[in-house]
Amino acid sequence: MMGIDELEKLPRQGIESIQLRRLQKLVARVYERVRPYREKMDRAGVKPDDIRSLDDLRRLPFTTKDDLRDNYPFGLFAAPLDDVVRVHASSGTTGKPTVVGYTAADIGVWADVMARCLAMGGVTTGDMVQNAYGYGLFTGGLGAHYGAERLGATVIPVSGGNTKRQITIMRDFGSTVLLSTPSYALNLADAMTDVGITLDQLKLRVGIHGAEPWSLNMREEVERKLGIRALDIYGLSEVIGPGVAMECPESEQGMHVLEDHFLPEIVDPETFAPLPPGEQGELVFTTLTKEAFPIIRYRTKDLSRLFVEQCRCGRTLVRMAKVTGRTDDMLIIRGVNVFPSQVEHVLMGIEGVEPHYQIEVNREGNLDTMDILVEVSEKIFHDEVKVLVGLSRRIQAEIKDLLGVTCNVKLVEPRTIQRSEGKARRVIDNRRL
Ligand code: DLL
Repeated sequence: MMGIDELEKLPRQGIESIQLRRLQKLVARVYERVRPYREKMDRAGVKPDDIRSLDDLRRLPFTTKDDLRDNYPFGLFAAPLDDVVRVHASSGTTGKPTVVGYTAADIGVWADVMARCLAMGGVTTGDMVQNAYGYGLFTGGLGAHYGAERLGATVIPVSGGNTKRQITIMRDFGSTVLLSTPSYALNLADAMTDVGITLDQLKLRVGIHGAEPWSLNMREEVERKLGIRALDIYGLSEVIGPGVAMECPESEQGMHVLEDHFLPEIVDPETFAPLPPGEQGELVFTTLTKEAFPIIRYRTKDLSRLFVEQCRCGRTLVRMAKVTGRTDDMLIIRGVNVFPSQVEHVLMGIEGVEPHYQIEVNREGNLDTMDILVEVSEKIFHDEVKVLVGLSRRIQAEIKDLLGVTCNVKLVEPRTIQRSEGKARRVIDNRRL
């Protein structure tokens, strides 16, 4: 088994001096190469030379999803496209996705951090890793894949879906590790009963689950139904993808942040003032080593806390509490990030649709479902059934096109969706995680 990486056991001062050196280099790179960063820093009156201690990080402006949207698709890249070997994308808040890029060195860093996460979860070269994160623009599949290969385990790149085949493969290949979203892990567990495969026919030992929030109850259910140890992994495309933080089996306080590459902060979600360890707030990340898409003080909108106490496993890396909520209205539906504003964007592009809608999310079995209630104009509502069916199909198709998620569309009469007196209540999330 791979021992604990030396970097993960450094005393605070050791890790902080690495962070400072890398931060200084990164800020200089970004200032020199990325105009939007340079302009923001100039406006804030801060130059790369002003970064003399880690505390000076606070002088740098935040980056948000709006910055990514304003510079779509490649405007924040800090390397020429010639040096970019891969791009990934995730949901933006409206029609445009968030695009991120990687140089060959970045892909190497990503494989390293992901391999370290897997090792933290107890994965070794002897493991058969069934990677059920989706392959494609989503960072989950390829990110986990490169990490498992880097570690030297055997990877089964099965991707998401095709549930029955997954279970047969799991049995026949003797998969020992499952990489998937937690909801898909439960889905697999239930489908096992349907195909008549029992736990004693499997060699599954560990599950490494992330990409969406999941409660401790859900963890218990995954562990019981699959007979495994289920661990949490966190990451986001803007920072690198999966591999930003990982729970070790001994931690009772969240996930170890790979601090030599990603510098975490917690800020007050309203004032953005930095908060001390232990306090809940918005998680902010600065990448320390990325070349193509470095990001400075990225406001993730995820709510968490940081713990600085050393873990029982011996690692000194800061830990972040399980992410249970967000400061915005982003939903994660079957692993896909969905913003209500994206749904609105689609609806507003369609004639006869009123600007009143509601998104209802439920969990049936282990699958998330999304119903969209849409008010249509008086005229349309009294039109032929054919017209109504055509309209809901069109909305469904456009949403599928933009978001990659299938939803049920219910067209309703004008004035049936409750009007609110303050903020419209666009989302009713009935999932109890
Ligand atoms: O979900 C990367 C990933 C893939 C992480 C596979 C773990 C495993 P995005 O699609 O950009 O990237 O979505 C990032 O997902 O800001 C959180 O809101 C949420 N998220 C990710 N991991 C967790 C987790 C990938 N363990 C967004 N718990 C983040 C709760 C999570 N939420």
